[in-house]
Amino acid sequence: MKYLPIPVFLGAVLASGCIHTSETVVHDDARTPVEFENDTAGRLFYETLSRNGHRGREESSTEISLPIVFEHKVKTVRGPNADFNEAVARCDTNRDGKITEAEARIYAGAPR
Ligand SMILES: [Ca+2]
Repeated sequence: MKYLPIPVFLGAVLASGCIHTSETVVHDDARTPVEFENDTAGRLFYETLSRNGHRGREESSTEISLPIVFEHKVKTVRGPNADFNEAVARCDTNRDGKITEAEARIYAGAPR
């Protein structure tokens, strides 16, 4: 078997270009179980949640590279359930798992 000399091998790799790969992984938690005192509480909560929007914040970013030859990036972002759980935690001030109309009104008027 005949092997290519190292400079020829490196030349071939460099001529073929750098290999770039990237992926985005969505990390989503299970939704926090919650109940609402009445329809108004639920409506206020969901309207405020949707008004604030899904932010999909980046949790982490990993980059592996071998200069010029290989580069691989992995970006992990939060899924929409993380925003929901954060909203429940902010809204359900007494942590009883039930959002009252008063809690929902305070959450709706609170600055983000
Ligand atoms: Ca509560």
